[in-house]
Order: sequence, then C-alpha cells, then structure tokens
Amino acid sequence: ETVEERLKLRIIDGDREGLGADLDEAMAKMPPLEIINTVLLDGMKVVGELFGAGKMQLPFVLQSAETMKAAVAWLEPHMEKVEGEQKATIVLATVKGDVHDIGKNLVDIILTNNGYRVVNLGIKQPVASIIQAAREHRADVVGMSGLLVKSTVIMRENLEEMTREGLDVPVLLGGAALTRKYVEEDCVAAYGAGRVAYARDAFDGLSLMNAVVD
Ligand code: B1M
Repeated sequence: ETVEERLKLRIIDGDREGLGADLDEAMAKMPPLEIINTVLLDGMKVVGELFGAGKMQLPFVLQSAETMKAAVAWLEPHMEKVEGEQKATIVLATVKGDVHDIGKNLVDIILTNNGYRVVNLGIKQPVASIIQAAREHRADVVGMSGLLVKSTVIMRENLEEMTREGLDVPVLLGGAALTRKYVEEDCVAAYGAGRVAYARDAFDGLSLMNAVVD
C-alpha cells in the first residue's frame, strides 16, 4: 500500500490517527498542493459518491470533512508563498443556507499564498453581509461559493440584489453544483456581461483574480 493510497483511505474512513506522519511522507514525494489535488480530493470524491448512493451516513461524511481540514491545515505551512504587496482584496463567502466550506477555504489559501488579501466571511452568509463586507473592505472582487443545487439559485438572487444595491464589483462563483452555462447565462443576465465569472476550481479562481488585477 503506497502513502497515496493510505491517505486517500484516511479521507474516506475519516481516520486522523497518524495523519501527519503520512502527510510528511507524501511531502517527500510531491508538493503539498499536489497531495491535496490528486490524493485528498480523490478521497473526498469517493465520499461524495458513497453518500450520494446512500452507502455512507452523514456523521461519517463529517468525519471525512474534518480529516480533510486537518490535512489541509498540516500542509498549509509548507506551501509556497509569494512575498510582497497585496495585489487586491477579495471578499469570500459560502452563501446563505450552505455549510460546505472546504473548497472555499482552499480558494482562500491559494489566493492568500499568491499575494491577495482575502476577507473570508465563513459559511451561511446572507447577501446583506456580503455587500456590507465588500463595501467596508473596498473589495476588488466578491467570491461566492456553494455546493448545494439550491445555492446556485441563491447566487443568482444575490447577484440581483447586488445589482439593486448598485454594487460595482466583479464576482467570482464556484462550487460543485454550478455549471459554466448557468453562470454565463443566468448569472450574467442577473449581473451583467464581463462582471461575473465561473471558477471550476481554486486554480481557475486564481487565474481569474489575476485577470481582474491586470
Ligand atoms: Co454535503 N452535500 N451536505 N456535506 N457534501 C454534497 C455537496 C452533495 C453533492 C453530496 C451528495 O449527495 N453526493 C449533496 C448536495 C446535493 C445537491 O444539492 N444536489 C450534499 C448534501 C445533500 C448535504 C446535506 C443537505 C446533507 C443533509 O443534511 N442531509 C447537508 C447540507 C447542509 C447545508 O449546507 N445546509 C450536507 C452536509 C455536509 C457536511 C457538513 C457533512 C460536509 C461539509 C463539511 C464542510 O464543508 N465543512 C459535507 C461534504 C463533505 C460533502 C461532499 C461529500 C464533499 C464536499 C467537499 O468538501 N468537496 C459533497 C460531495 C461533492 O461535492 N460531490 C457533498 C471537496 C471540495 C474541495 O470541493 O467544495 O467543490 P468543492 O470545491 C472545489 C470547486 O468546487 C471549487 O474549488 C474547489 C477545488 O479546487 N470551488 C471554488 C468551490 N468554491 C469556490 C469558490 C470560488 C472558486 C472555486 O471562487 C469564489
């Protein structure tokens, strides 16, 4: 059994005992972000499939999520960081009614390590809080995350509210239930062309942030 296989199983089983030692072993073979992207997210994918098929109960999904978070926290100090002035500010939130935050927090880490100031509001954020934070922190970009199908509807409603409120900030949307088509059609209709973009993953989010700043 390779260390990659062991780590993947740890995510699936929610097994944190000796996690750090396995992560250290893996870091001797590949960089921390690669461990997350190839090994750990692979495990989370299996968890999602098992849960979706009714083969895994919610408390165990929670254990897997906690293991994933512990792994990311262990790896984070070992990631490469860009030094220097902060390039721009993004206000980041998981939308109202949604507690999923692993993806959002990965986006936070990757943007922070690449020189952005990230104001991470957390989960279940109503649009009023997002708008207020965007104004208060003079955000250059607002990022919304959500994994539930109903969160995609909330995102569109949020964009409508932001339009009514006259918020003039580009928006980045991400999360497993979104599709590019939904963002580029429905969300663009709610907020305007060239003002809202779909990020497939955290690295896509970074490229889009870089594009806004350039
Ligand atoms: Co939930 N859950 N969950 N869950 N959960 C899903 C999303 C689900 C698809 C599972 C399934 O059925 N197969 C399903 C949604 C179904 C739907 O809406 N159609 C589901 C459900 C149903 C639920 C509950 C309703 C279950 C219940 O209570 N009966 C409940 C919802 C509670 C709520 O939100 N109100 C619930 C709860 C939970 C836990 C608390 C147990 C836990 C979350 C813990 C936490 O996040 N702190 C959990 C988990 C872990 C999952 C799965 C298994 C894994 C999610 C995850 O962390 N993936 C998930 C299955 C799946 O996604 N297929 C599932 C890893 C993460 C890195 O990926 O967040 O997609 P993701 O982020 C990606 C990209 O999407 C992107 O970058 C990341 C990778 O680079 N990205 C962005 C994300 N946000 C971005 C923002 C950006 C840019 C990119 O810029 C702003």
